[in-house]
Amino acid sequence: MPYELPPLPYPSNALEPHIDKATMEVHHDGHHKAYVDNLNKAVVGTPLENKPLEALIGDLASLPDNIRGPVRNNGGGHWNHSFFWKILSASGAKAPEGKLGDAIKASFGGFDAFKEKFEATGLARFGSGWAWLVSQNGKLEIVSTANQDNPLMGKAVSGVEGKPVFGVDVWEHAYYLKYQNKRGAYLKAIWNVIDWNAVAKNF
Ligand code: MN3
Repeated sequence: MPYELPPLPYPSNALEPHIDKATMEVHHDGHHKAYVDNLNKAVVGTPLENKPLEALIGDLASLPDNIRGPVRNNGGGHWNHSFFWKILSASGAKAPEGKLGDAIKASFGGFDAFKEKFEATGLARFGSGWAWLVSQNGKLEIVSTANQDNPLMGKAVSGVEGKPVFGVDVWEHAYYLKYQNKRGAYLKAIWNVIDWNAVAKNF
């Protein structure tokens, strides 16, 4: 199969108590795996099967009608989750430093103000989606997308654009087992397991 589920870069209980083992297992082994499987179903046997994922989801307009939707949802889901696992860690830097820290301060007034605005954006996403920090023309912006859309898909598809620097899954499957309907509590807890050195690599 052309696209593969990447292993979690840490044990499934590594982010306890902030993100519980059961959530990590169903999220990675269940949800993320299904995105990869369904992406493969959509493209296998077509000339698209060897296309790099970012190129595939970055040019949805060029895809045949019957493949575009499945690639948008499942290719987006595969990219988003692969990105998300890598910026989580129990032992990473707890705050942005260096150039990213400076840019966050310049754009939002400080790390606390950034976190507050990011949480509000994640809470305001009705239904399923993602909150993102994107970089564009040297400027940082907090945005959100629906479902498995992401900024790489471009403004015409996802409503947003820019280079994803940081993103948080706000689908209920990301938090419901532990936090039930309290998305705000999940968004507050997740700061404990963001690795800002990993995030800085995306900037
Ligand atoms: Mn998810």
